[in-house]
Amino acid sequence: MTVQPFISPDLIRQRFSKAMSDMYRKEVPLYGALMELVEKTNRDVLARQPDIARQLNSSGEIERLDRERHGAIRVGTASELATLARLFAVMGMQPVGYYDLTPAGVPVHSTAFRAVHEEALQVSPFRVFTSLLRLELIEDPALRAFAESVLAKRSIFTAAALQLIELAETAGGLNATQAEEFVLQALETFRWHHSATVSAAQYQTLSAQHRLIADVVAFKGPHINHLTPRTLDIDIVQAQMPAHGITPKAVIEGPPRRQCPILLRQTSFKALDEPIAFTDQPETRGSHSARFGEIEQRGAALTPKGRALYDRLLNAARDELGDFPNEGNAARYNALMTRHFAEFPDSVAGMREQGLAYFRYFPTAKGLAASGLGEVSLEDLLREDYVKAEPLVYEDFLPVSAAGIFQSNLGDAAQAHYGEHSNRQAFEQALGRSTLDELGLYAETQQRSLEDCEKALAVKLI
Ligand code: OOG
Ligand code: NI
Repeated sequence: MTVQPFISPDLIRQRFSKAMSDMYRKEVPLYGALMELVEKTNRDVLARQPDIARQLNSSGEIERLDRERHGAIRVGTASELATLARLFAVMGMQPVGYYDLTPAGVPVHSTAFRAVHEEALQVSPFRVFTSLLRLELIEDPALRAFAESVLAKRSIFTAAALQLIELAETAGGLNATQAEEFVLQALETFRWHHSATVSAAQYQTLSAQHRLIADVVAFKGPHINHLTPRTLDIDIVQAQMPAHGITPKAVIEGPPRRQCPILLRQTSFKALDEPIAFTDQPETRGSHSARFGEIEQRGAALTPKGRALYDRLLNAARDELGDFPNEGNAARYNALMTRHFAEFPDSVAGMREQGLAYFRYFPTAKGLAASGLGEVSLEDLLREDYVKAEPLVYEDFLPVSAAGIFQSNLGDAAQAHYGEHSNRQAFEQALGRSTLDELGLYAETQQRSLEDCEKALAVKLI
C-alpha cells in the first residue's frame, strides 16, 4: 500500500473557501446576485483603468481577486473558540489582531483567522472574522446562568471533525482523502440551522438583552453570517446595489474614496428575516435575522505612523459629525471625511516617502539587465527604475468599521453601554494562544521583498 503524502494546509484552505462559498450561495440567494455585480464591476474597472490592471498583475493580486472572501462567525464559549483555533490551524490560518467591540455597544471581542505569509495568502486569502461573546457583560445573573447552561449543552463540531483535527495535530498533516473529509466535516460547523435550541419565550428574553446574544446562544452552531467578496470599486457597487434589489447601509465604512486606496472600505446590506422553529413551537415559525451581505475594497497596509494618521483623521471627522453616521447625516459625514483626509498623501510616492504604508519591492527588467551595482541604496534603485514599489495590501479589519457593520445589521436598538472594555488577556486565554501582531507581519513581508531584490539584482542594500 502506498502512503499518501500530506496535502498543503494552503490547499485545504482553498478548498474549504470554495466549499463555503458554494454552501452560502445555496443558502442565501442574494449572495449570488451580489457576486455577479462584484465580478462585473471588477471586469469593468480592469478594462477601463489599465493602471490598476498593471498594478494587480505585477503584485500577483490579480490571481487571487476572484477567490478573495472573508466570512464572520460568533461563538459563545472559550472552548468553542479554542477548538476553532485548532480547526483553522489545519487550514494554515492563525489568529491575527485583537478587536474590542464593546466601545460600540457590541458585547464581543474578536480576532481574524487568516494565512500570514504572502505566498500562502496568494494560494488562498480566505479569512474569518471571529467573535467571542462576552457573557460576563450580561448584568442579570439568572440570564447569564441560563445562557451559559444552553451553551454548555451544545457541541458545534462534528465528531469526525474533532478526530481529523487531532489526527492533523498528531501526524503533522492530512493526506488528500482525509483533507477532503475534513472540508466536509468542518463545513458543518458553519451551516445555518432553521431550528433554535430554546423556546420562543427564552429567545425573546435573550434577544431583549441584546440581539447578538440571541444569535449566539439560541442556535446549534455559529452559522457563517456573511461572506464578503473583494471589489475594485466599492462606490460603483454601492451605487448599483438598489437596482439589483439590495439596500446598502447609509455610509461606506473606512477611509474616503482616494486615488491610492488605503486599508479597507466596506459596506453591507441588512440581514434578512429568516423563519425559525422554537423548541416549544416546532410548527409556528418565528423569525430571526442573522445573515447579511457585505462587500469590501482593500488598499495599502499602513505602518504604525500611517495608522495613527488614519485614526486621527477618522476621529476628527466623527467628532465633528457628533453622532454615529446614519442616513440623515450621510452626506455631511462623507464631506467631512473628504475634507479631513485631504491631509493624507494620496500617491504611492507620497505615502512611501513619509513612511505611511508598507510596500513590496520588485526588480524590474531594467534592473535585472544591469549588473555589478555593488552597494546601493533603495532610493537609488527606485530612481534608476531598477526596482518598483507596490503597496502591500491590507489583510485585516478595522474596529470602528466592524462596529459600524455590526450595528447596521443588528439595528440601532442593539446599542448598549458597557462599563468594562478591552480585555485582550481574557480573549487570548480563551483562545489558548496569543494573537499575532499584524504590523509585524506586514513588516516581515516588506523585508522579504527587499531581500529578494538584493538576490535577484546581486546588490547589497545600504
Ligand atoms: C462581524 C462584523 C465585522 C467586518 O468585516 O468588519 C465584519 C459580525 O457581524 O459577526 O464582518
Ligand atoms: Ni465582514
